[in-house]
Amino acid sequence: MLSSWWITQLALLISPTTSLARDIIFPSIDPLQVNLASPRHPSEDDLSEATIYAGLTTFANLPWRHCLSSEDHIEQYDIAFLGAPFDTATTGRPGTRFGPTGIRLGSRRISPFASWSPYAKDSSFFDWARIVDCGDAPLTFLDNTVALRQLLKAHQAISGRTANASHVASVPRVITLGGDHTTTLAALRSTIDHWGPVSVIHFDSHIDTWDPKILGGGISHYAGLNHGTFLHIAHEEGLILNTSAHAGIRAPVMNKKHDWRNDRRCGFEITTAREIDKIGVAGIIEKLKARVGDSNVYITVDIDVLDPAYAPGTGTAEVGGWTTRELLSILDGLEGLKVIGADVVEVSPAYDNAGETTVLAAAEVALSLMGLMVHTPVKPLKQTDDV
Ligand SMILES: [Mn+2]
Repeated sequence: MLSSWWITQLALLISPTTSLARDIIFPSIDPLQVNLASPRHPSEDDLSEATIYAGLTTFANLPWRHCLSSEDHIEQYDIAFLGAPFDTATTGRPGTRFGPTGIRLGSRRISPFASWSPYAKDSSFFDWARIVDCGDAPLTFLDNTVALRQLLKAHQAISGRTANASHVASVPRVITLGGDHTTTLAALRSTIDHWGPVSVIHFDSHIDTWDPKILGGGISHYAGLNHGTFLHIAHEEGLILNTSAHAGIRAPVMNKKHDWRNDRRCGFEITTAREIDKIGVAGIIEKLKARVGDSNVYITVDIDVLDPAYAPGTGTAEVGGWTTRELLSILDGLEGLKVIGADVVEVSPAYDNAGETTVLAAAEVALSLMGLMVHTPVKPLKQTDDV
């Protein structure tokens, strides 16, 4: 038998009109989002909009879209962020499956509220492009082959929708938040459908063009596809052009001659980390731009291109790298290139520090990549002007 006190308590719990209920109308279960149309701080009486620290965490407080929905019609977009929580093809410390979440956490202070950079004339958030966060691709952590196929399907689904500003560019572009570097292969397998083979600008301390026979393939064919061989495989599959470039290289290779020769064969020119001491940021920018010319470009940023002082949260850290400021200046200096896809990968929050040094850097890198895309719309190969 319940006591009358308990009956009263239960009534209070289940009754929405109880006098003890707080006078708050809760928002719908849709994620709270910063209103891009009219960014402002919510008033005391309006709890339906997020502040930059409230609501579900999307990249840079961008609106979330269920881009992977089977629905044909969802609200359209032009640039989409996609998380790739994957770390089972790494040769170093694992943990990048938490990278997408880490980068989004690092991006909390970035938002349309305050997006007028002292380095850029305009805000990338308020230009022609509608930019969204599509959440993460659902990837198995038990089978790399299947996971990469799942990621490819996610890329194809997102870029398979008609863009919002279709008169500008009919195919949406994707910025991936990784994930170990193998995830870039899935992106390149998707971009070729819309933009053909592309030049890759590869920011990394490692070359990542290792011959699968040397790195992993001696164990099994399956092991030959990993975060140190994916660029070799991208070359073999005809996904990339011979006008590709590495930037920030400093890690040693395993074979005195073969690795460097094979790297050139895969289409890459090397800019080492220490070249910045001779030619400066401007020289690096000039060299990269000259290398890729007018071709379509995919930019992939392995966060280990930064010195571990600036990015400790990664799996295969190499000392002697660039500073965050140098990297951001170089990226912003690539303005004008036809960037058809991009990613920031190898972010492993478990090795980051209390100050979130790595994820803050990765978030700014992703923002710079977004700026490059907004600045230069790129039509796909098959776009007709009457789309
Ligand atoms: Mn890499």
